[in-house]
Amino acid sequence: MSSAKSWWKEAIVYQVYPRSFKDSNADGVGDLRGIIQQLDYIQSLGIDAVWLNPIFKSPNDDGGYDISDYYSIQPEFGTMQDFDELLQGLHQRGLKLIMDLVLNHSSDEHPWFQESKKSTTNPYRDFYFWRPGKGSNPPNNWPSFFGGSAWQLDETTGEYYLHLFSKKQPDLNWESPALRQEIFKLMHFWLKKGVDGLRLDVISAISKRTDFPDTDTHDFNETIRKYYSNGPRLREFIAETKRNVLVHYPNVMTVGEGPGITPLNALDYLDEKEGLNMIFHFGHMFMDQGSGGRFDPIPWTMNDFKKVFKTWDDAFAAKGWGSIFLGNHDFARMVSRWGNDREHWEKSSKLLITLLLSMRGTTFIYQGDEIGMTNTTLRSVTESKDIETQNGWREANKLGMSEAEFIHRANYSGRDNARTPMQWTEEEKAGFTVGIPWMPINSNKDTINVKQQEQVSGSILSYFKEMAQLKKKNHALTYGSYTMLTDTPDRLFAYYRQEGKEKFLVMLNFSEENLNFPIPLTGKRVIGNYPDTSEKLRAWEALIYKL
Ligand code: ISL
Ligand code: CA
Repeated sequence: MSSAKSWWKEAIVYQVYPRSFKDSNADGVGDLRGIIQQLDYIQSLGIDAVWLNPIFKSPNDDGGYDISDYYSIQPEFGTMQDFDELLQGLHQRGLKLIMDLVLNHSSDEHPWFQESKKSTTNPYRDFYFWRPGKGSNPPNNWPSFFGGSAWQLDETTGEYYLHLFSKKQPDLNWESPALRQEIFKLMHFWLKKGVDGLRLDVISAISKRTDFPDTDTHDFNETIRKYYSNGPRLREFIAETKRNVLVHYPNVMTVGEGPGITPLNALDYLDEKEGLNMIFHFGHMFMDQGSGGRFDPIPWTMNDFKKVFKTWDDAFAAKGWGSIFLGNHDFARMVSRWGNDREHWEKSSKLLITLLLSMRGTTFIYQGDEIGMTNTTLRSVTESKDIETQNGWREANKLGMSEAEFIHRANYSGRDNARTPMQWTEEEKAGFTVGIPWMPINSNKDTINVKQQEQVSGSILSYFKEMAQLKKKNHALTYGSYTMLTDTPDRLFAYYRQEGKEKFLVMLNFSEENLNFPIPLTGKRVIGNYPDTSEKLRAWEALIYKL
């Protein structure tokens, strides 16, 4: 990876899902003033930047990823004044703010779309993709991310519009120069306020194949790769965004979200002059999805998991920079998914934190993972707050699946898992709100909460802080080379990080077994999730040695 130093390469980014972080006014919905109240907590973690999921005005069909006004704050979350105060509060503490811009689609309630649907000759018509149907069928066979066709018929003009996500999220047409100007304008608006970074939602899909060819595969992730992502004008659109907007803010960091990006085309997005700084790839996140996508789980293997990190590190060996994450608002909780959230909850949470902060690439940690928050349990589909799960059930039901089976799957991989309110205390509402929380609090708040972990030594929270300090103090953990050890037991993930004479060995036992591994006799143990060192690596043991 390119060795030029940048703040964002060294950064530890803490992702805040505003709706579920902290409610300041008892309406059960997390808000900006709630985040302001918790700024000291955020600072105490030793992180460098906060990524906020979208906070713009939105009908909230898809957790705010359906924006109806890019220039105002979602009223439930607060006001522009609250936003300015939050930004200032972060900056005063030396922390940066990364905003989440959704530029692949808007809400159907955005004035652009309201205009666009009025007539085929409306000046905003080409801000979206409108096509006549094929007979009584949609223009092509593309499936939406959230189930059903990606096309919706609109009665007014009798044409269909494209929506890769929900029908309340029509895709924006970047082919239109006027649309692109609007996008650049709104980006300037936020960057002028002093925002330090942007996460660009599904940036991989902004350039469409405008002939809209039918997909020839039933594998959803393959459809994303072949038809939705990496379109013909993608590099051009990103380069134009860079020229028109980003070059004016050289310290601003950009991370593109990229379903469908592969190690082979990743660098298309990351050109130093014309590209973004980083992308989120989904190599490991899609590993356990079968051809049907999220609700079609298949087993993952440790071998595949290790391979993803190797392949992606190789992809950026000469150019570009990686991003490291094990969970976010779209996936199951990291400890429930990659660790063991029962008898080895504490050890495996710490092990995953060790990986997050010692792997090459910028660290992104999702709220609650610093205290080992776990998946939730839905008992029925009606308990889900997520459009993806609700629509997913409709499709599965059509295919004859039982609700019990579907719920079983949603409890494994659904997005509700990550969206339960932050567990601050053992109080009835976990210190998240004094009202009725928009989503039920996880029943394990008595044992898993910030207050408790701030009080005891050896907690997951204190381990996170220690690991964050270790990363800060040792540049090799940021800029050092990454070399995976290959001759190890399958469930052991071990790698070196080295910069000049500084060399670290990271050992992670992803199992409950004791594993044989030659723990170095020389060198110094710098961190571990057991108080001592033994001859073998014990259940879910994580250990770093400085050699
Ligand atoms: O979670 C996924 C697989 O089922 C991803 O493919 C995910 O849907 C995709 O990465 C896009 O996610 C982003 O855009 C969506 C929004 O619902 C997600 O929350 C957001 O992270 C539409 O804006
Ligand atoms: Ca509130």
